[in-house]
Amino acid sequence: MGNERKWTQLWLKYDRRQKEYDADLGRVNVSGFGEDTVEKKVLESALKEWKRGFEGYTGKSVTEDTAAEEAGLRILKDASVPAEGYVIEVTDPSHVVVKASEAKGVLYGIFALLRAMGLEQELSEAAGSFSPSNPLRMLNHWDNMSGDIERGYSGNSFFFKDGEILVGDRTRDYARFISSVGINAIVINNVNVKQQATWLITDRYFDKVSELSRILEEYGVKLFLSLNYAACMEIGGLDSADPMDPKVIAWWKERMKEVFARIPNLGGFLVKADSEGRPGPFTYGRTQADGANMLADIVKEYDALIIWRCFVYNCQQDWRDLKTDRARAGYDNFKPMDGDYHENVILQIKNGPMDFQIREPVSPLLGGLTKTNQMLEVQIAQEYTGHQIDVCYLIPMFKEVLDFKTYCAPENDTVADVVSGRAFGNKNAGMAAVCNTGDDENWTGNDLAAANLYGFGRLAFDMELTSEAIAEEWAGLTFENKSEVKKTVVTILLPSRKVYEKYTSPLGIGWMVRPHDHYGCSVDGYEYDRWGTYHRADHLGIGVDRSHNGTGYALQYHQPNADMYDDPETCPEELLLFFHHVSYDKVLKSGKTLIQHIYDSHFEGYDEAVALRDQWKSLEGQIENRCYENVAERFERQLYNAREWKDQVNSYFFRKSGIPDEKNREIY
Ligand code: GCV
Repeated sequence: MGNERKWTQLWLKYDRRQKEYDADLGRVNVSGFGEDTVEKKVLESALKEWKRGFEGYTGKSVTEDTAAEEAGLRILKDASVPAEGYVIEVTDPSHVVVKASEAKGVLYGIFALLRAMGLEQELSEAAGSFSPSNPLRMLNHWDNMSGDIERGYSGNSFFFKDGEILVGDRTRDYARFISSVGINAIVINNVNVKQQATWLITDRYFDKVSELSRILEEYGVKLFLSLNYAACMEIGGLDSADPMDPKVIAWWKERMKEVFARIPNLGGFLVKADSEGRPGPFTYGRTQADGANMLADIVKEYDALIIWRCFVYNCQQDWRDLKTDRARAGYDNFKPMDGDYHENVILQIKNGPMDFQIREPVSPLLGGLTKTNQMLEVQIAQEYTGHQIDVCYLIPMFKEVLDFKTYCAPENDTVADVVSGRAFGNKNAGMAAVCNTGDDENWTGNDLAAANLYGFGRLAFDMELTSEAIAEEWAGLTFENKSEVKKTVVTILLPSRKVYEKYTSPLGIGWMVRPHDHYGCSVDGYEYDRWGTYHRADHLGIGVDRSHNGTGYALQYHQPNADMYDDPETCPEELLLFFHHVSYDKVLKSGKTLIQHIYDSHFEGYDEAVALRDQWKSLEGQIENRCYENVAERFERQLYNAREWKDQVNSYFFRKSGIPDEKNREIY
């Protein structure tokens, strides 16, 4: 069954804390919740968690079914609390009330109390009314049924092995972890749906998928599956997947009838179509809306969603073609049908127009669409951001994206407004993260990468939280809340994204990674390939002209963003090379030339990575040795990587430009 290996408890270790909590809180009374089986199961999960957590943190025992007047913790149904929300009232240290309109709210309330205890706070600090910022808070696993994970850096899948589905204690623990940070939906299989995964919607796998789905349901998490758009051909034997073909529609209707009859707790499907070789409606001269709507109409009666990815671009580009621009593709392919996508379709849009680079502008589709359900896709699997070898805390990047003002409306126009549904008043909206977990003992390869999993969930639930607050919570819960340890970990996490950016590709140009595996430096690796990923460096300058003189990409934004990006003088400097081709001697706002900026930032980035490593070293003996060694070993690999980047990038530009470093440092 594959769940034999040991695994850590991440931020739910529940190990004894210094702070004392009143024993009365172990006496629990629940009232007002009905007989619905699913609700009961979720409540049971909440109570089990309270028992586990309270007993672990305090050493005091928990008894359920206490009479209301004697209970320290009272859990009450209150229909006025918003869906998935909870209210915590603390009258005195021995009396806490959790109110919710549904069991899921209770579960989140219990996790909030346990979080406060893990951080050794007064429970009154957890008091208040809370409800999620985003309707959907989703994880996308890119797990293949063979057991390997596309872009996985923490072992193999814990959902699949050798074509079979794994269900066991590890599944349950995972459901607990993600529920504890507010995740309410999960896609278990890779968006590139091939071979056995195409059969997940058939009798071959129904029993196991159902078992897995039931476990998720107990923790308030809806199951979604990635769908092969051509399943009707590959497993249905049809000769077409044309969304207008009655035979195709009939096949999907039949299939979905069976799927929803057999798989409980199924929220719908995620689809990658017409992208990187995957089939889709373009083959039949149809639009993306035609494909998405056909499936959405069929699953509507099951109250299900079709989440349709916008990662559609020409991946057969010729580097000599200066007009085609991959960055434009999402908008060009999806914007013309704005308003045509049906109510239960959500377009899932990557944060940037390219592909999860360390620095990209926000995709112009976010807020560019004004009549369509939209969801933000980010990636916590560190595909381009260090493979969970290099430390890279991504929450600051996600905050920047959420805070971006799109100008799609006179007010409520940030990406956060758009993806939460606030901007246009839609309920089908939210955030998804390509997930970074696997079957490694510590779940995320690098122990520090768990901060991104924790952080994504917390941020999706509450977009007002700061990156600092999230890092402090995670470090406090993971490292026993000792203040010096917590401080050091937070000091490492917070700048880590900027440090990574400094020693890799400069000013938003991206892509200087080794082709295929995407780790390590290869300045020209993607320059003459077919993926539409260029830096266009020559002996005079570097950057892609995406202004009105170039590919025109900058004009896809609403004003005044379009003008801001279009003009090199107003374009934010960290994105300068994404939008403009700039000569090496251009003077930047810092007063440095572009070439000097490239040299300086690479030397600094490497030095700062060394400093992060040294801070980690100061924790030796203060934290669990397994964790210390895990991260220490990865830091050594990070430094090797950072040094290679620094040397290769600096040498490359020195040799291209012939301009020496003003400080005469060693450039090879
Ligand atoms: C799942 C990038 C990755 C692919 C990934 C794709 C996507 O191209 O390198 O591995 O495929 O994005 O998001 O669909």
